[in-house]
Amino acid sequence: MSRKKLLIRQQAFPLMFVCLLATMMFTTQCTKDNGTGTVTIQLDHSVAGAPLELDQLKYTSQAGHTYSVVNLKYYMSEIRLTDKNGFNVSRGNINLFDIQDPSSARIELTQIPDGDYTHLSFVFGLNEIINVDGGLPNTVENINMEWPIPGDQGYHYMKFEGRYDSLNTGTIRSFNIHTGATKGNQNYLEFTLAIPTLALRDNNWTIQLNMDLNEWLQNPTTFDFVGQELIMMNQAAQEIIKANGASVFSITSVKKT
Ligand SMILES: [Cu+2]
Repeated sequence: MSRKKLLIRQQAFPLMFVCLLATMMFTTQCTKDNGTGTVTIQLDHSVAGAPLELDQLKYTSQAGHTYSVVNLKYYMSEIRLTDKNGFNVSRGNINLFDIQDPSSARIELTQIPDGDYTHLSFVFGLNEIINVDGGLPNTVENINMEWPIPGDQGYHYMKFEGRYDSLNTGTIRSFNIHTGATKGNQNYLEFTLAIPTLALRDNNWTIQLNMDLNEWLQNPTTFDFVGQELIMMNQAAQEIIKANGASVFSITSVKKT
């Protein structure tokens, strides 16, 4: 081997080392680009735009009744984020919100890959696959949501309960808007809401999702508690509540947290 060739070989070593280092740095960079974060959905509740206060006989339904809210529980499932390329991410969360348990207002979607997310989708209630007897774990909370109608399956989607002054006559009565699948009819709702900006870059975000309870009682159909205080086997009432439900949710804020 000539002296010149040997010299080239010796010089090639540092060069290879630099290449290797560059490759390693590039790889590290790639790993960083494949980061993940948590997207938290924070549930808020209002009545006709004002923050919900329990046990206050001060709200007015479109049918003309003064009413209060004493209890609120509901399931959200099939929660999904979609990015600008149409890529879907789901973590399989089935969330039971209970107004008596503030921690149930936070839904954490963990290990969400970096991306620009444009839509939040979910099922209000439970779809026909989950909503069968024993379809959910046997916790006290789920058992308390079981749908008790003989011949029907599964769980309540929602218990929205309160009292109302029957057209201000001073007679206070109770209403129980209990929704679910009955007589073979699926009454859950599917939502897809646009997210203004959610650029996940190895960080965490919070979406505030508000439910306005008054919207269950109006738009497009005025729901009157009279004659509909209990609606579990009343499919016509279930359909009114379902149609009114299309306007109950709105995204009020999307923030890096
Ligand atoms: Cu019920």
